[in-house]
Amino acid sequence: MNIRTVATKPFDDQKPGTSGLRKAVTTFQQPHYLENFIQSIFDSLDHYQGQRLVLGGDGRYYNRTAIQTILKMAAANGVGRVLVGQGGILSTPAASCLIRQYKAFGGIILSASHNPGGPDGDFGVKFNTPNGGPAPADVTEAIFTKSKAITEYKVLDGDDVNLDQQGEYKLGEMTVEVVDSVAIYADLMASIFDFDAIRQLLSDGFRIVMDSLHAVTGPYAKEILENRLNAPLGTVRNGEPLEDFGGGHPDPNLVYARELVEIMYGENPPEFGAASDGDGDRNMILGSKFFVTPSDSLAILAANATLIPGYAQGITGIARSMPTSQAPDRVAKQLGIDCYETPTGWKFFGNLLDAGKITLCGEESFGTGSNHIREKDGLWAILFWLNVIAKRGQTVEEIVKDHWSQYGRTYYSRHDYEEVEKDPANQLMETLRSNLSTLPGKQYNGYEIDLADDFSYTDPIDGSIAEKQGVRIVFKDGSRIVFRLSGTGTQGATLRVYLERYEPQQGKQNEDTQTALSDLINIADEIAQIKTFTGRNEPSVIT
Ligand code: VG1
Ligand code: CO
Repeated sequence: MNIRTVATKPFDDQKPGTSGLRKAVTTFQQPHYLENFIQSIFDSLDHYQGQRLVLGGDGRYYNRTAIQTILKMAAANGVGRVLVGQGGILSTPAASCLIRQYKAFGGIILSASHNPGGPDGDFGVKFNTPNGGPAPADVTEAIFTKSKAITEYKVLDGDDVNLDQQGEYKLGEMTVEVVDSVAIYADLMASIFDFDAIRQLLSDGFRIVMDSLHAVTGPYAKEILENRLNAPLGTVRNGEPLEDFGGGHPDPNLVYARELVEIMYGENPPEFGAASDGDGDRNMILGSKFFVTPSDSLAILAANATLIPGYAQGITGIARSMPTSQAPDRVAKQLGIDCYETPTGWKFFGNLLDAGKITLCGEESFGTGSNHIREKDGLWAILFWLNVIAKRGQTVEEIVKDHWSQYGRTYYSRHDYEEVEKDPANQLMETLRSNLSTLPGKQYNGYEIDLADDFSYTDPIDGSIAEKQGVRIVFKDGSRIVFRLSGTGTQGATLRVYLERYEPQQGKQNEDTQTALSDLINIADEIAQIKTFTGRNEPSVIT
């Protein structure tokens, strides 16, 4: 078959953000746009020829087209074998699992995660390294550098591969293997959790509902929950991955997973509700009329880890992203293990996991995971909760409240100002940064600022440094306000304001979160002049 070399010119905007290159579908549809980025990935790597690559996506619009293009480019660039999920579908955690199990040199995951899909939505490309995790900054920098100087790419003239049929195909010298990632992933879950105990819980009448939001977890959730754990058919709602996610916003939070929230806060709700995002790496956990804050979820999973067969030996350490609440730190302290604070984005957990420094990690943005793979994992977190519930014989709410009574409660909320104008958003951050040194010692409504900095992180394993990762304002009582701009949006800028306050007294742990944080919400506006800079009176999403 013929390998063509196509002349091209660089695009100047192919810099990966928090989680890969994420742009409007229409941007990716420009001639050569996808090809340039894919060729830049190959050009930045050594010794991949003849080796294995994992490829798949969350099923959003443009997934299949992009997969066919990437397969032909992989063949032209000398890749030995590509493992593709059936139908082109791979959840992010399943891709991570495949990379590890098949000792691939990497994976290309096509997803814009929780961003809406469809012809007018977003698309994205993430590159993962041999450990199964998101490429670290030096790798994404190298790809970006190549993308700015690219002059040509290679592609094989060949037929499209039948992605719907498992089996092996030839594309030139390269083999394409269409695999059943659902079975492989489900087996991994069965090796970690006590499926017998969860099956028993469900057959005893514990009712659960899972909302896959028409995104990638549908097939995985049906296989695991309905087939292997015998949950009633229909437990998994919106379980068919659709190219536009049914027009929804596949983000598992109280705002975007509204249908699930209505069930869980409605009449006679099930005991347990959960949802995941576009690419299956996020999770939201709900009890009957009860919401578990993701930061609390990480702390609770850590505190209960030894109830799970896969973690019965105990955990070596925990890591949380900087804006995640300090609830996990308190568990780590009690267990006598370290809790690392990393910048936002899963790539920063990779070295700690590889070095065995941590077993569990998580982010406030509905992401939780462990050393079983190198991505956050939505269904894993859901199964973890079900396993804990089966072992403790308590409801979600009881487990959370027990946790608060033992460790104290951390009231926590994130306020997002989405799609605000870029310039004023940058000015807000710059003004904050230039005022940092004047803040310590200042009093705001009884809260005294102890520390104000722009978070910088030195990786304890390889010494790499990540700077300007978000402005932290820490008060004398441990309360915090964090400000940062999103690195995953595709329109304008998104300002994220993270708020937390610690409440050790049991009698004061049942307030409404926004009420409990109202002083800090006002202080955040006073310090950062949010209303003035964004022109908004309130956040667009509160989680
Ligand atoms: C957001 C979250 C971050 C998460 C990232 C990718 O990034 O805040 O915690 O790791 O999305 O998640 P940002 O830069 O927009 O705040 V996903 O589910 O898109 O892979
Ligand atoms: Co995601």
